[in-house]
Parts: sequence; structure tokens; C-alpha cells
Amino acid sequence: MKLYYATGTCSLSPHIVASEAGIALDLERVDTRKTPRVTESGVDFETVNPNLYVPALQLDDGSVLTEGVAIVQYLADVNPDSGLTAPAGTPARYRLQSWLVFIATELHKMYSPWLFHPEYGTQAQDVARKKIGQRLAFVETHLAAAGPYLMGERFTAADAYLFTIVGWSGLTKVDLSTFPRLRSFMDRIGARPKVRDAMAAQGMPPGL
Ligand SMILES: N[C@@H](CCC(=O)N[C@@H](CS)C(=O)NCC(=O)O)C(=O)O
Repeated sequence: MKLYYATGTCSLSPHIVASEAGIALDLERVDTRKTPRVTESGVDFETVNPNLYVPALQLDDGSVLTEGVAIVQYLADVNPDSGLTAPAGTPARYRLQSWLVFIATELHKMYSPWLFHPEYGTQAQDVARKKIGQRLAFVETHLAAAGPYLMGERFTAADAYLFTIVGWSGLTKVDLSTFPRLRSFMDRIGARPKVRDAMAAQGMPPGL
């Protein structure tokens, strides 16, 4: 399988899941800041994902899976013994999906694009930071009541995604100082050897 990724983006999340699941990936870097979008080996990325964004996972049959939430569940299901997801049909599976969708829609799409584009202006960015703060307070309360991971005692694909997105907080000036459990979550996940491996493979320094 080949992961199309860009350094420092949400494509870290599926990379962490693959790494934790013991799945070896071929990697193909895409510079998402450039147009036209050509991958490091010269492929026109529009032929891989017409929406032009990472992550995209090319399966061994040549088909391409897009959308991070779908990709991490697929990878986790390739190795169910990894415990990165829960069996289909169980309440735990839907709780996991609930977290993945929450992270995608309430966090990921609030940080990005809003906080990565100064041209949107301070008013839009202040609104995004306030909303993110409210959502992170919800996560903090959950971790206090039912942590240390989103699904309780076990690290799952949802934690990989949360780590990736909250990892943008320094860069985007989202204040984590009032969320001690979340900060300890970030430290704990960032110290996992497989997470460090995935970050190094994507050219990221350890820690976020
Ligand atoms: N809906 C997509 C969004 C992915 C996304 O936002 N990717 C960003 C990086 S984090 C990207 O590649 N942006 C470049 C672009 O949209 O042109 C998903 O959840 O996988």
C-alpha cells in the first residue's frame, strides 16, 4: 500500500495507525503548497485524488481510498489484533467512529483552513480559536473522566488522529495551558516509539 502524504499535515494520522498496526507503507510525498500538484516521483496528484488533498491511500489492487477517517479505519481493520479499532457492529466501533467524526469536523476543519491562512483575518481566526477551545475543553473533561485515551485504557486510531490535529496548536497559537490532561496525552502519544517512527519517516522532528 502507498500513502500519499505531506509533511506536517493530517496525513500523519494514517501513518501512525499503519505504524502501530505493523503495516509497512510505501510513501509518496506531495507538496500541497505547490500548483500543479506533482508528487515526488512526478505523478500528477490530481489523477490520484481529484480533490488534491492528502491523505490518499493506494491499495494493492491500485484503487485509491481517500478521507482520513475512512483510511485509518481501513488500516486498523487490516490488523484487528492491533486493537486500534473495535469490531464492526459493536457499540465500541460506533463510539470510535463518533470520535473520528468529532475530530474531523469539530477540530480538524476548524484548525484548517482557518488558522493556517492569515488572509482570513483576525476575526475569523478568533472565532475558530474560541470554538476549538470549547471542543478541547470537552475532550479534556472526557479524558479526566474516562481516559487516559479517548476510548479508555487502549490506544486507538482516534488517538492518532487527535494527536495529529492538536499537534498543530503551537503553530496556530491555540492555547493548551488550561488542558493538563490533553497536554499529558500529547506527551504520552508523542513518546510512543511507533509514533516517533512515523513522524521521522515524514520528516518531522519528535514532539509537536
Ligand atoms: N476531508 C479530507 C481533508 C484532508 C485535508 O484537509 N488535507 C489537507 C492537509 S491536512 C490538504 O492536503 N490540504 C491541501 C489542499 O486542500 O489543497 C480528510 O479528512 O482526509
